Amino acid sequence: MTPTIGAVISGVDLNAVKSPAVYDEIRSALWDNKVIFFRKQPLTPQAHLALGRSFGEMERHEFFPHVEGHPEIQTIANTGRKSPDTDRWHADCTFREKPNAVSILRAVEIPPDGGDTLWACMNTAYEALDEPMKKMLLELDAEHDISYAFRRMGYTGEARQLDAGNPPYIHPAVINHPVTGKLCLFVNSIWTKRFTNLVDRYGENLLKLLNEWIMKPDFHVRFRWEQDSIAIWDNMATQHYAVFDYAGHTRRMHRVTCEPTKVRLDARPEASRPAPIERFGEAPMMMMDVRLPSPQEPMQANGAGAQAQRGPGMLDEARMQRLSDTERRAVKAVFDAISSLDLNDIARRSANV
Ligand SMILES: O=C(O)CCC(=O)C(=O)O
Ligand SMILES: [Fe+2]
Repeated sequence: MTPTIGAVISGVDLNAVKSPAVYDEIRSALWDNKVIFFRKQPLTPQAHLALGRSFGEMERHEFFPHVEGHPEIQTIANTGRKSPDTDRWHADCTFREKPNAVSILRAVEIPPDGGDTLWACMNTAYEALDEPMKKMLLELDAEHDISYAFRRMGYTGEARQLDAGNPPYIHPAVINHPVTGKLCLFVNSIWTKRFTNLVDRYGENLLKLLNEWIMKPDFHVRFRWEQDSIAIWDNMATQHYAVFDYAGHTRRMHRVTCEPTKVRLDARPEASRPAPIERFGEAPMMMMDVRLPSPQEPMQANGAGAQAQRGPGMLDEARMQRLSDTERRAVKAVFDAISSLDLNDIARRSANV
């Protein structure tokens, strides 16, 4: 669709795929084009799931409701009363240790006008930077944090409960694509909180600069949906933006997300790791028990291992319920304050005393 990104594929009925070779061809078109589109594909749930499975393991999503009887098919619906918060550039779920490699969206009900989606190529966005900038970015790690994102978006209540089960993760700021190996910029304006190895003062500005850089139309493709259009995007090589210009109309999509993938940067194989805050996620309710790691304890504890050892979280719902409102607010405030600390930095400084 542009020299950089996007292709429309025709000549296939996705409800009647007879041979795995068809899925092979679709996969290779996706790696080449970063986002691919199909028209007039009234996918059955079975066909949607089969398409997803051809990319790997299917996810279940914690925020979106699902289609009855099909826990892996998420419903993303908007009644047109307020922005769905997807009208910001982002890749999906980069706050996870293993973000999904692929998302597959089908338009079920579209507004008469508007509601387009744009995608941006993160390989092109990286390669178009100047050499010194590219070099520096290869050295940087960034923290991705659902709680940071939801706090900024003003979410409360149930949505905020997701924080407890989703500790932030540090990913390299640039990754090798898991299939093609191409370098892709891997920070975005929803989930990325900060660079962990830059001073905040200019780290914040660099993040802003990159979030603006990827808005350059040269990296983009814009898709006009029709009912039963399908988009499959490479979530490691793109960001997307769902335009909210259909106030007063309903827009309803079905989505599957597939193949949770540990991101990597070959130049620094150790780069992708849980954020230091993971340790606070493990801490028991009593603040006094929070223990600073000694310098002998490396912070790069394996995410899965840390998960398995984790006791009740600080925001454990049952225990929170036993507190008064004032106490609950206080615990949350302390938890938020602790979340903003840089444990690595504290450990480093205390080791020098
Ligand atoms: O509604 C859309 O077009 C895209 C929404 C989105 O961000 C997503 O499905 O991941
Ligand atoms: Fe998204």
